[in-house]
Amino acid sequence: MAESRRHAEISGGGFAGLTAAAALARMGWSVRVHERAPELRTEGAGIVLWNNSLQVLDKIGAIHDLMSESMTPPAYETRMNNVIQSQETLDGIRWRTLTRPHLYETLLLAAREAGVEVVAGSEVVSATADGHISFASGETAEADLVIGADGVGSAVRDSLGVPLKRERSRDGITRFLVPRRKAELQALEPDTEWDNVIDFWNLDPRVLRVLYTPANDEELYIALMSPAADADGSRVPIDLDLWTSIFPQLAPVLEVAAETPGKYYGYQTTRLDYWTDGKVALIGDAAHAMCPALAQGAGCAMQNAWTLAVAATAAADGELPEALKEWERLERPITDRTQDKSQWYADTREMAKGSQFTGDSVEAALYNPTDPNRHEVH
Ligand code: FAD
Ligand code: 3HM
Repeated sequence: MAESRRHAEISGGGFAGLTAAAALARMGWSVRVHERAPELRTEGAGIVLWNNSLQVLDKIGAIHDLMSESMTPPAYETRMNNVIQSQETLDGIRWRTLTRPHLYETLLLAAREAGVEVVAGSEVVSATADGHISFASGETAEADLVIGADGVGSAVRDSLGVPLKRERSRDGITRFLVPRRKAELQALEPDTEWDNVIDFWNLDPRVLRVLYTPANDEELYIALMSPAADADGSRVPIDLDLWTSIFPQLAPVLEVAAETPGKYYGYQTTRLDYWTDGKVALIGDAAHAMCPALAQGAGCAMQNAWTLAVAATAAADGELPEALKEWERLERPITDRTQDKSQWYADTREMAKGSQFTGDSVEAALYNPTDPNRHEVH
């Protein structure tokens, strides 16, 4: 009997690609994910997820695994020159902190359990609007839906010639996963709640910031921010004397970070003229890479992966291109606003003032992309 299931080919096995794959497979599609890296694993540090992505994880059957090694810190604390500006308990907002390897393994498992084929060492070089995809190996394939989830340097996007604008901000960050060392931190600063996320800002006389994010009982995510123009602040491996002179209470964990090579990442934003072309849709950093201030790059990627899967599944045969356009029309505005706000925070450093998780800043954090009535006007 001929295969009647619709077929999707996905370029990129990151958070966006694996989420779209798991969602589509659960909706009845046959799905193949192509990951350029020779092995299926991620080396990243930590990540914060909010309601928008946690709702999607519920739907793809991944939330149980995710919860096993993640936490909701008691508060998001913001300090300026070590003086507490705010301790936001984020009441009514669903959020989790965790490591990137844990999120990756959770998504990979969910995708495989849904029947997705994930191929490592498979580099996509191009795609066409009529659903053809080509690989570095010289092979080609055809699909009802092609998804470019291949990150900020997307080959799918660039092969289609989608016009884009890229803006760079002046600051950037180096990220580490280190042991919690909570007892040592407590000994240095006994009055601090070391389970909180603590956003340690120093703006004057020098811009240096440490974002301290417990990821579970054992692991701590720390991100060290400085302007790209500050050679010592942005140096990797980190200048331990410099960082401990400003943040002496973090010495036990900064010492571990200093033993790791590290990679300084300059904040940047990429905006596309359009996210879809015929049977091809772009999601995640391929479509909307953003500054990390609101911790929403992966969140928006996963929310758009889910809504794309729903829209594509609902499309009648032959009407997929129109359905993808309508998906972009409905779903893109919230991502655009989140991108703009994240860039504004990165450019102005306004997060240093604290009390930021209100109003526009939590629009994506509160969003439920799985609610069928989400676009109804109330
Ligand atoms: P990627 O993670 O880049 O994955 C793309 C995948 O495609 C990779 O595996 C790559 O190897 C593969 N690939 C690339 N090219 C090809 C090809 N030609 N063929 C086949 N495969 C290919 N987001 C949050 O939600 N919360 C946070 O707390 C958060 N913190 C952040 C902190 C920092 C400092 C930064 C920089 C970002 C942060 N983000 C956060 C954003 C988040 O990391 C990204 O938005 C997210 O990882 C994007 O996922 P993706 O799958 O679209 O892209
Ligand atoms: C979670 C998180 N939040 C903010 C930033 C930032 O402003 O660089 C990075 C993060 O990982």
